[in-house]
Amino acid sequence: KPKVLGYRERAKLCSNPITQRLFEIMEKKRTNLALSADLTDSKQLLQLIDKTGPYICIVKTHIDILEDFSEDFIEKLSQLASKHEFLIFEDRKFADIGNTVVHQFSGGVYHISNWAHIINAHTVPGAGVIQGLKMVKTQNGCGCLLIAEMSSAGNLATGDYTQATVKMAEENKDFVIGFISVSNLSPDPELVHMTPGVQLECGRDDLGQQYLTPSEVITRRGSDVIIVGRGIYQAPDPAEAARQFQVAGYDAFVARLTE
Ligand code: 5IU
Repeated sequence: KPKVLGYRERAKLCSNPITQRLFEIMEKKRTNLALSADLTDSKQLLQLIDKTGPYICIVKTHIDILEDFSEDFIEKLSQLASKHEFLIFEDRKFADIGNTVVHQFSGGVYHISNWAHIINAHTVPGAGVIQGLKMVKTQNGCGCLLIAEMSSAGNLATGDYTQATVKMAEENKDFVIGFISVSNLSPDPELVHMTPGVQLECGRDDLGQQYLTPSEVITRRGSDVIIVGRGIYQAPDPAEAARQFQVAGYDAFVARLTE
């Protein structure tokens, strides 16, 4: 069984500045919690992020669900990222041919390449999607996660598809920093695993989302980061909920370290 590394050791082994910084933040703030910030009003979203900022290592955005997007939102989000020390992950799930994703990543209304530290991509188009995204000059030396598995019921990212995705990651480590997955797929300490579909109790929603607990995800399945949305922003006290997920996620990691 491979030895589980602490976040500081992991940071030292990472040649990519984004993963290095991520593991440094995780070590310093003792958190493996990513907030899935899926609110549609920018003022409410910024308030949520400011309140939960101390407990998280990443804010994951869906920038295209904001009803009132503006450059000012990006400015304020970036200020909060500096203030609280977290990375910004735009969950855009690029999934087109290389030439198209170049424009989707760098252009349009959102100019994601100007502000995101992390993006993600489906591998269904083949390696061209990675080649395209990689060509774009970015502000923050953005790293890409490949969607190797999904949390939703009946999804097709399984078996050979998942394995081919792992291979694509290993072959593109200058840009690919890891996976969205619901299990540990690679022992390479430079590749980070992030898992959505997390609540304090197992269960599901009405539209196919399936929830696992922090200890299932981190201790048993060997993922690195829990991604939590409704478990935090629909709680009566989101800051307190974030603190609970931080503790649950970190305790689950310590349990894996000391197993
Ligand atoms: N998300 C998933 N499952 C996936 C992928 C992304 O839930 O397989 I790839 C996103 C969708 C949503 C967040 O933004 O993660 C989970 O939100 P809830 O914690 O509210 O279910």
